[in-house]
Amino acid sequence: MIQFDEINSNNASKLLRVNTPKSVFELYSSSYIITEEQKAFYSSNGFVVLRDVVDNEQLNFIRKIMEAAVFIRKGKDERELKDKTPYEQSFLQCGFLCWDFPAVKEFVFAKRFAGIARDLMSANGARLWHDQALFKEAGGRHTDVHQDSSYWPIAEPLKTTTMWLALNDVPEEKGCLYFFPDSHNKQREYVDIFKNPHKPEVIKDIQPVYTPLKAGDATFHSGLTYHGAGSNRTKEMREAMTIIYIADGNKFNANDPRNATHKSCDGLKHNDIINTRYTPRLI
Ligand SMILES: O=C(O)CCC(=O)C(=O)O
Repeated sequence: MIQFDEINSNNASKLLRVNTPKSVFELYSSSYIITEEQKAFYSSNGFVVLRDVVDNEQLNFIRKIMEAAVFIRKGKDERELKDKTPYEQSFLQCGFLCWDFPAVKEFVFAKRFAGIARDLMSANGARLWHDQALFKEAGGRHTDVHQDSSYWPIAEPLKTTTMWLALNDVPEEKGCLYFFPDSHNKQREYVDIFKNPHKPEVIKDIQPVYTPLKAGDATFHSGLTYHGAGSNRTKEMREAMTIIYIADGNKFNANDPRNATHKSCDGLKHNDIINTRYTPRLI
């Protein structure tokens, strides 16, 4: 049974209908300027840590709407952590929230975050691939190492990036992400983190970089970067919201039978430009 301090079955839907404050809209439409150093770091390491992407004041509102959305999706699941599958013990995963909850849509469609993604991918524009909340329960298992692109039917995986925004403080012991620097340039290897996780050979000699975050900080990582997360050894939920972007112009690769049915590519044929109703251009 998941529990949040202020969210419960009586107020979750109501909270999601509260008007978004003006200051939050202003944040969504403002730019976060990344430096040349940060861009170069991302390009050579495959990830970057960005501080204060969201200020504390706005984060309080954003955190509440994400908690309410996760509560609505997962609140009825009364299983204890130990009764879940190993994959489910790694996180409460809630995808495509923006299509169910208008307040989440405002966040996911924000030009501020899409602008960072566009600049890091050195693209002309950025499209939404999908959003997902990833909340790791107290005592939650580690997240197995993988490359996100293994699960996506996208022709140019380097032109994809994930923003992982910390909604509360995420020190190492709460299950922060870690990345294998420069691993986006290594050979790809499918890791089935749902049923058969393993550590890929190609990264066995690379030291991972842990990225503890303060609430409001974010990491961005490419779809080719090998990464994982530690277990949550605290008594608090680890709360993260992610948005995954693709460079405008990226194409659908239907050849891989594992992932050719992805919802975001609904109706596309092999080699079509990805431009479905789930993947609007955000900037
Ligand atoms: O949140 C986690 O534990 C893993 C996140 C992840 O793998 C991702 O966002 O690509």
